[in-house]
Amino acid sequence: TQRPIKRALVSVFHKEGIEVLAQAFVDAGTEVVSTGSTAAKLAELGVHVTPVEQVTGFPECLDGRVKTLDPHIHAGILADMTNPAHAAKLAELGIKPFDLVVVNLYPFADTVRSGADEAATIEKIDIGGPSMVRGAAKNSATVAIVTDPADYALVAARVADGTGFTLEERRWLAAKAFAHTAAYDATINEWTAKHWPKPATVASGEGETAEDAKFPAKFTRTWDKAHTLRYGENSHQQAALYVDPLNQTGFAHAEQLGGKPMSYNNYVDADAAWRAVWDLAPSIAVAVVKHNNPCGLAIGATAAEAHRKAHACDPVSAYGGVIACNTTVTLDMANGVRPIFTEVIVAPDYEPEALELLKTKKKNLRILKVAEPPHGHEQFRQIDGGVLVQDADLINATGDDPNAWKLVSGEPADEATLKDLVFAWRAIRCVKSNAILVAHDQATVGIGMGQVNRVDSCHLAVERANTLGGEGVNRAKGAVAASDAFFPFADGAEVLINAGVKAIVQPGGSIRDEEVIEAAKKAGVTMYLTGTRHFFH
Ligand code: 93A
Repeated sequence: TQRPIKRALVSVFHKEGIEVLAQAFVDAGTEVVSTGSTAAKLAELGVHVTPVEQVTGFPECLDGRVKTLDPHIHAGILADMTNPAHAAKLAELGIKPFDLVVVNLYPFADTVRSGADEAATIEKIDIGGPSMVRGAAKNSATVAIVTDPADYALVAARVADGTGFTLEERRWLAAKAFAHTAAYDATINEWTAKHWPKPATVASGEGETAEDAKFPAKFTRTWDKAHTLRYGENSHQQAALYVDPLNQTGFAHAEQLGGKPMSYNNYVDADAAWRAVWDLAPSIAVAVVKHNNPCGLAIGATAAEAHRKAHACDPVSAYGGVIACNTTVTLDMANGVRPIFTEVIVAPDYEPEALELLKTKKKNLRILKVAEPPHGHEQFRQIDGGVLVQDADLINATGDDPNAWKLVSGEPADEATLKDLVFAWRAIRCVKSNAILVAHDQATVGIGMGQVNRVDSCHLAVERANTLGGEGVNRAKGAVAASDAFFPFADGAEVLINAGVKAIVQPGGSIRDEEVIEAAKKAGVTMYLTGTRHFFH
């Protein structure tokens, strides 16, 4: 099954690493056919190259759109030389077969990321390249296809030893090549789906809603492997990080300035913390996250103050947590973080002295710098045999605007109380349902998360507010509370009311809203209904 490499076709956009191939071709006397600038580069390296035009008998034309798209090339790629009929046909046509095809494609994703205009982007949709790659991959019976420069050394070795690749090797290369073109097309699809939506001139299908139109019949996405992780959620699970080729500024591309490598759970928690602090922008905010839930979230006049307030919410849980800050980490904040065992810190930037202190005094702390706020792309959740897709829950619904809130009990909130209610409402989005959050002075003081009934979340929030603030300190009293979804019964609200909260914000919409409102009215507690819910599962 081994086939010596006598004739090769080389057409690569990225020329890096090609020297090693060129040397092998020269040494082995391989016949090489090549396109424009690849041919020039190979000739420069001493390879005796045949320009593709000489094989096709046709000039490259249309600004390079047609170079290799020619039967003289493609018959040479697609002829299965183990099939006598194919071999005879090639001989009859005077076409020589290829044993090796080396191609890398026009850099479509790089072009999109560079902010190129539409015409330039379209020009970087490679047509001839994928045709050669797919043809050679289909014909792995006799052709070796190489798309990954990381494989050049292997190719050089096989060219040099005169034996060529085994069938298994050619098939493995073909599988990689199909993955390459599939990912390439998925990226193009992602771009076209975004830029070329269905126009109004095309009648919508029967019963098709705006939501239907938003989610295409085929959802393609491709991710590039960034690196393998030590393990997954648990040490017996293997895991890796993949990144979006069209977005190189997101959290997954965080620059690590110090500490041990990020773990799977570090990524999950730090991403959650990062999103939480941007929900509170433009205010300066800090989040402390554990197990994908905040154990403290606060707004401050400075980063240091925001951190102090966030940490104070639940100093017990903050141990081993992840800290996110939506502004530059100052030396003052770094000093506050210093005594606290922390897994990860993430921020847009660090004062040089702050970075120095964290790097030297907290050697294990993973320090991340992220260029841009979260992008709020659609979210995917895998279920067995499928995937659910939804928009990100941004805080931009009608009911997220306090002007749209409906006062259903008590006095209208004064300015400070309303500010706290708005804070609590924005903060509740990042708490796993059932979520109850007690806040005071632009900081959480008690969070009840992830319980399977809302009363338990109320109890948890109140208990944390009243036990974690220090001996005899009742932080629920005079505070405000938010609920991510309606109270199905009055009992949960009563837990908060009995603990002394002065105002509650919640979506409303329960069939027992009246009972809930009645409980608030009886206690003279202010209650607003938002009409919007922020479930987070
Ligand atoms: O414009 S194309 O889609 N039309 C072609 O016929 C064609 N043949 C090769 N792009 C084509 N290529 C691509 O050109 C290859 O995939 C490779 O990326 C690039 C190499 O061109 P050059 O050798 O001139 O740099």
